[in-house]
Amino acid sequence: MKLVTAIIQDKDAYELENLLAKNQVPTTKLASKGGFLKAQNITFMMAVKDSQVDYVLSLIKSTAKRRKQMISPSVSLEVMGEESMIQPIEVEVGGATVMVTPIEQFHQY
Ligand code: 2BA
Repeated sequence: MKLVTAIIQDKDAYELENLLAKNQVPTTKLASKGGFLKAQNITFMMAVKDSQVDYVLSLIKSTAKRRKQMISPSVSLEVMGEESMIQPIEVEVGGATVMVTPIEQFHQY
């Protein structure tokens, strides 16, 4: 078995949740927050058979969209210099950051 952990944007969570349910993929959804943007994102945890991993990845891929976002850096003037402080930075967020890890044991009591 494998644990598929997928961090996706808040905006895509509802669609992915429905798609996983429709395809009978068991999932736990956690509210999370990115360390860089400090914006809410959603983390899905799915323990699935090895043979289902590629299918689950394809569902995530079909749902999660990459988006461009402008941010104002909050780094102090001394570190960045005055010009950098004024300019917002464009970053591309998502679609999904996915980790697949082996599960040594799986129990449900
Ligand atoms: P955040 O940490 O809020 O990052 C949002 C986006 O900001 C990232 O999108 C990336 O495009 C950019 N970014 C992050 N750190 C940066 C930096 N030091 N300099 C410049 N730009 C930076 P994604 O890469 O698509 O990541 C989306 C979210 O996935 C992240 O939100 C974080 O919650 C999670 N994530 C990404 N990589 C991770 C990792 N290695 N381990 C755990 N979580 C991760």
